[in-house]
Amino acid sequence: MDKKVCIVGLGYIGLPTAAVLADKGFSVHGVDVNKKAVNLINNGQVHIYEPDLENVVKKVVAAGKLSADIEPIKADVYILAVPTPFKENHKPDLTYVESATKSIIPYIEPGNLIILESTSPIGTTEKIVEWILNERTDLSVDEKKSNRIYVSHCPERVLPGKILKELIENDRIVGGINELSTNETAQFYETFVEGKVLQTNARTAELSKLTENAFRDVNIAFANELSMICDDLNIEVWELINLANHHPRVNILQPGPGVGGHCIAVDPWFIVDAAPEKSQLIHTARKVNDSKPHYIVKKVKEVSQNISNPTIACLGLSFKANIDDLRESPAVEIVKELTSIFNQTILVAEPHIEELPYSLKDYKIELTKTEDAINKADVVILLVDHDYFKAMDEEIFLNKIVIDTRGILKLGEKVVSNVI
Ligand code: SAJ
Repeated sequence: MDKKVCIVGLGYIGLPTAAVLADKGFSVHGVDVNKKAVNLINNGQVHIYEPDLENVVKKVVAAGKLSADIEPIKADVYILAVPTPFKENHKPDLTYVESATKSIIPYIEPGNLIILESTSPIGTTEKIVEWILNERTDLSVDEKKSNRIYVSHCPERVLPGKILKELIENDRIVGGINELSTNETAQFYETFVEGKVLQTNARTAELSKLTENAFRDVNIAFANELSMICDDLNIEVWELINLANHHPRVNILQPGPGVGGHCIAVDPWFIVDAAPEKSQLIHTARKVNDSKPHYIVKKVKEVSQNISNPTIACLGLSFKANIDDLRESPAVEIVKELTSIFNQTILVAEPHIEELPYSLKDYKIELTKTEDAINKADVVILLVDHDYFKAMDEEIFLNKIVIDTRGILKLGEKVVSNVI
């Protein structure tokens, strides 16, 4: 563990990875363009919420095993963990991967291992090699040359909310640009991963990550489509799914207000972009899941039509339960759309954040305590299945119109409910 690791990108993946590696004994240098985050980390604090993360960061920073900066340093292993969003036309945006790669180029030495962890379109790992070798003609990826470097893709696969556990326990896929790169990378991950480290090539590793998230997207789309069918047919979708799932080979996922997060709502587009003619199902699933927030807004309009100036309360803003991450959140999309339809300020309760993000500052939204929001509301829309909401006494919903998009309320007959 005497290796020095430099991790570029200290977000939801980079920071936990840095903390876990430092905890295993590696000397870790974290890099991020966000100076505020860098300062916090150097103080043993964190800028994102993930269970237990702050404790580990505090410990490894105090032990001198993790430090952060805005610039990379010389290291044995470089890990790139930066965002790979898509552009307006759903085409992958590699700007961050490119700038992260360019930031380490001056520091790379023969024998270094460069790992791309960001979920990436097919061919990105090869592009990284190109960017490096264009600027550093003194380096090579020829397995026979002594000035060789190793370059691989090892996609992150951890679930927000369980990142620290899954970083250690999940199986990993390692795909190098050649066999030596794959071997070197596998050996590195085997030092801290308890799951299997599976070896392949870079392109297969890239597509396998996209495939995992597209698989989930397609399955959630099935559940979301069912929920809209059930709404038309006046059938309770949660009961339906529960019953169908008693079949030994059926396992339907849960419908919701749409699919959010920076992964599942994004990655399938990279497959569609790479093979548009062949990815009909994957493309349709994206469209079904993207349509769900608008469907919920339509339902809110319907149930409010007889109330003059209805007060609307939305419970939850994050993209899923028990986290503070609002990226690509369908709840945010719904709240924004509601502000354009209703005159009154939309009340929002999100127990995981203390203030509204800057991007919502111009909307007529008020962040309110959950109980206050419900008490004031005529219509309550439950958007996220936070434990906090699940633990509430359901009496509070009495005489409210409730749209429960997550199916968490066991609403009795006393409550006027619209469950979709
Ligand atoms: N969702 C539903 N119904 C479900 C399950 C999820 O509506 O039955 C929604 C969630 O509410 C959320 C979205 O889907 O809005 C995504 O949530 P998620 O928990 O399915 O996944 P993520 O985005 O938090 O993490 C996924 C994981 N991928 C898979 O499960 C295949 C994780 O392992 C990946 O590491 C992560 O994407 C990533 O970074 O790519």
